[in-house]
Amino acid sequence: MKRVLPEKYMFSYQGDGDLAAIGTGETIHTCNRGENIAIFFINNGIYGMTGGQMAPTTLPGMKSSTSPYGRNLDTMGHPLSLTEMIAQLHGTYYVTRQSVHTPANIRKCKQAIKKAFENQKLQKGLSFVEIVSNCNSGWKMPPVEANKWMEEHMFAAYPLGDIKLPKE
Ligand SMILES: Cc1ncc(C[n+]2csc(CCOP(=O)(O)OP(=O)(O)O)c2C)c(N)n1
Repeated sequence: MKRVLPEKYMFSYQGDGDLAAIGTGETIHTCNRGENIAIFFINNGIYGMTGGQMAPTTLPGMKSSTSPYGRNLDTMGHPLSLTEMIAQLHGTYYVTRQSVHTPANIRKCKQAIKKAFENQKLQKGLSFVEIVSNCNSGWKMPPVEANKWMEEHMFAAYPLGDIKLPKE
């Protein structure tokens, strides 16, 4: 779409089930080609829309509808940090991980989103913004508790901050 409509802004908004499982191949090759687009990756550690199944990003011991006793690393493998992998690819220009659980983090995340679109305007290549999120219905927690659980567990596995900054 970006190649046939190069004057338009293009972005994708994808969950972890979509981006880190169902569409991993497409994601990696799109990033590796350095398409001049922005990708926003909402990582809530679960397939939310389809009923809370385990995703590649589900944390060790974390319960989901398909890992009711918690994710077992021996049988279910390790969580996938796709964003760090993406940063290794030559085609990516800007890679960052953000969150929106406090007003300060919302402001930082807003800046990252703005930067991703500015990069596209300047034809710099691919910007990738992960936003670590919660899924209170899938995690079966009230929203405030889900935010706290995210801070205590998700950020240890998915640390916030810039991973690849543009070369000046
Ligand atoms: C190729 C393909 N396979 C399966 C589905 C069915 N499907 C729709 S949403 C979804 C789960 C999405 O989970 P995630 O990407 O983590 O997003 P969330 O709902 O958590 O925001 C699935 C499996 C689909 N849309 N496309």
